[in-house]
Amino acid sequence: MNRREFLTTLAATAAATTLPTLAQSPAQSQGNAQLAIESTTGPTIPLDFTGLSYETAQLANPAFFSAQNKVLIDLFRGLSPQGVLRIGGNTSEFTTWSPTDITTPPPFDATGPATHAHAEIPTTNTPRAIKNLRAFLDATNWTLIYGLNAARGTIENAVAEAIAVHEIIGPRLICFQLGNEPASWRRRYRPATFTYADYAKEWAKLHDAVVAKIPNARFGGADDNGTAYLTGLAADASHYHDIVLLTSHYYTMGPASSPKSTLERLLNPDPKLASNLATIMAAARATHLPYRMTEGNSCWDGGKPGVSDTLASALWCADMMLQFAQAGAAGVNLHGGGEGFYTPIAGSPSTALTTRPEYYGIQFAQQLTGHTFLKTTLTGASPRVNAYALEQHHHRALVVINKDDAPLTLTIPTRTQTKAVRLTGPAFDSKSKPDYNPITVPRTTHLEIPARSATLYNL
Ligand code: BDP
Repeated sequence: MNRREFLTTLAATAAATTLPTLAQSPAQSQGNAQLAIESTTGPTIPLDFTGLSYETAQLANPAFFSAQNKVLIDLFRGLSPQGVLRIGGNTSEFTTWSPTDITTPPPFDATGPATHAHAEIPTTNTPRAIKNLRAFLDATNWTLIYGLNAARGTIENAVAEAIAVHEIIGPRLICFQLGNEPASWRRRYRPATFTYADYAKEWAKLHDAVVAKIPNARFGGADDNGTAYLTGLAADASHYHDIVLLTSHYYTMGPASSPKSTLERLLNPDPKLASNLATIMAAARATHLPYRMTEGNSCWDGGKPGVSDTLASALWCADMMLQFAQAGAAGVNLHGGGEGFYTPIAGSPSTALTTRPEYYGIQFAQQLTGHTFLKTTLTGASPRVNAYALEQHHHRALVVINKDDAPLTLTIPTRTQTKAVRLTGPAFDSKSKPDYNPITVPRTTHLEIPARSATLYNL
């Protein structure tokens, strides 16, 4: 463990021991908390903030992302009328482009988040899969971020794929990304000495080869965890007029097998998030580029049952999305697919596609797109409570997310309207569809916030 990792671990341990745990937080009230709302405005949440991320291997079944997959189209539209799909992940480095369609049946209907071991199954991307994907994007009105195989394929094959994707996806293509999580190539696909500087050389080579064939191609990156590769690419961005997006991944916990990846920890604030977001947004401001979290979820290595697929994940997700939005992110893409524990949409077209609790957490945060944050100060609440005030067309909205098992009373400066929307459920580890409904609340400045809930009030 290096010094930085050691300090991060220390900070995480300190936070974990000082924050309440489920066992220590009985259902009695947290007491009274106060929220101050100022008129100082922050970022506006872009209309295409909401996104999903899928493994490239999913394209091996061209019927998945297709105009025929009506159930999936409805589920995507249920999340956003104009979201962003990111294709990439570990499997992107194991896919090969075939310029002609193949007739062999697909190896699977649906595939999920790829742990390292599962990524290493080679699959083929074809023109048919990309044409079907375009029809799917047209039907959903979503756009696309497309990851090319940069770690294990040839430049020629990646360029041929880029040409087809650029031509077929047309205006629905936001940008290409070159490789997935390049910091992890070290020891897996590259020598132990591999650093950002080595990646930057490879990036430039593939970038130049793509641009030689597609002069108006656009790029995003570095599609990695943490901040080092993002700030590296941001520092290099002045050499490239065609970098349009800074990206990184965010997993709150992992690996799934770690005893530290728990439901408790998912509910507690992530001690690293605020400082990482500050670093990322400073790079975005310096380069005048938008930043998007292109892949992430609760717990890497496929997610954890009883944690990633529960009400806790829905509350975590709504809160995480609003934290990224408040920091100024242009969007977030929740990773998933197949039967992955953290996937918002599970199953396959031939069995059934179903929603997991996290799906409703995304829907909850999606309601705030187009709204502008107002500065708030919350005092007297558990660290598991977050409140956000936002406005749109002079209407004010207040979001209170209580990831604690105890209710609280929150005093706010102005009375609420009677119409509100609440997401809640019987227990943090409940895997059933959360209660997510419009509710009527009293017009008051003293809000009774239930345990385990996310509420959108109108002020
Ligand atoms: C990320 C990979 C993604 C995996 C995920 C996981 O990019 O392909 O699905 O981890 O392990 O590092 O769940």
